[in-house]
Amino acid sequence: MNGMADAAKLVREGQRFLLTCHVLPDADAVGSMLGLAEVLRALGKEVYLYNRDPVPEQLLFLPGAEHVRASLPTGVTFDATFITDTAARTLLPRQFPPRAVTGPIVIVDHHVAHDDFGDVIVRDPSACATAVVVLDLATVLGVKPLPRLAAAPLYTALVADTGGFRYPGTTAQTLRTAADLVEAGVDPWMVASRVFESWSMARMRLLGLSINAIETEYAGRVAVLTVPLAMLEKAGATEEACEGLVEYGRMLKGVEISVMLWERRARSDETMVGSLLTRMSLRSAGRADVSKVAVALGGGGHRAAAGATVSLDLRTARDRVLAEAGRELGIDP
Ligand SMILES: [Mn+2]
Repeated sequence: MNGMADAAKLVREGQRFLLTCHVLPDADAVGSMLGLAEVLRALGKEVYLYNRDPVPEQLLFLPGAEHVRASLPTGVTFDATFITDTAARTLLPRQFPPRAVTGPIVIVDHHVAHDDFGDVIVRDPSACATAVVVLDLATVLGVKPLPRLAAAPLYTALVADTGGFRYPGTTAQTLRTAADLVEAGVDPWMVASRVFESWSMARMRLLGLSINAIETEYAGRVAVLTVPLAMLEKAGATEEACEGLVEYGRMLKGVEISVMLWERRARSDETMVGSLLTRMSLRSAGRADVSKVAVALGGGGHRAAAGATVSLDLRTARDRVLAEAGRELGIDP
């Protein structure tokens, strides 16, 4: 796979590495980063884990999650920086450390690339999770058996990105890999309950409010969940509570594309212009390729799951995404 040999060379020749992933990290981003950290430690390397945003609460059970820092040590430089699960430069914070600090950038990812950032690219769009790419890298590096502490983060990444081994992309090999990780000591129910359940009351309330307001378009082929700031506030929820609720729209019989839109205020360190943004998350129930819809709006993702952030108000963003969804479904406007 493309840059695998170059990545392995950087590992062998270097000593101190920075590991990071996209902002608002999800289970695959964090799990892959933590798993890779253990693989590098097993080779006697020094690793530093960094993300602007905190590890989501439901992932704090992962060994090593407590070592992820929101800032870098001053005066320390790295032999290379590994960025997991990140397909575009815009998914990193604006104040990302300069090249003199990071050293060569290695992308370890399974998305289709959106720009050409990274000096070494280890990318496998056929992998169901970045965790699979990390496991491949561990194999190339000769790290066997897998370090005990790497098993739970990598298994969690696999479970999360396959929706609990349900999504297309789940293969016999996915299940074999998962079985290996369970044999290494992972407790599947513990992981599933943390990743998919253990909801806060705020998230449960937000689900209720957003489901209550669900709409369909194009004769039931597209479901739309819209979350204005006022709805978030009423639920007592923060933006993280929106994550994944788009999947409820896909559960409606006949829906081919589910869209969730939520309003948010821009953070001062974001590359977007405008103070009110709309974030959107898309899921496909079948043949539709929602990454095309997301890319048309400046975002990205996979065939079955994608997203974008636009500097548009909720209403305009809704019109735009519906037009693109209609186009993807081959419906004449
Ligand atoms: Mn992923």
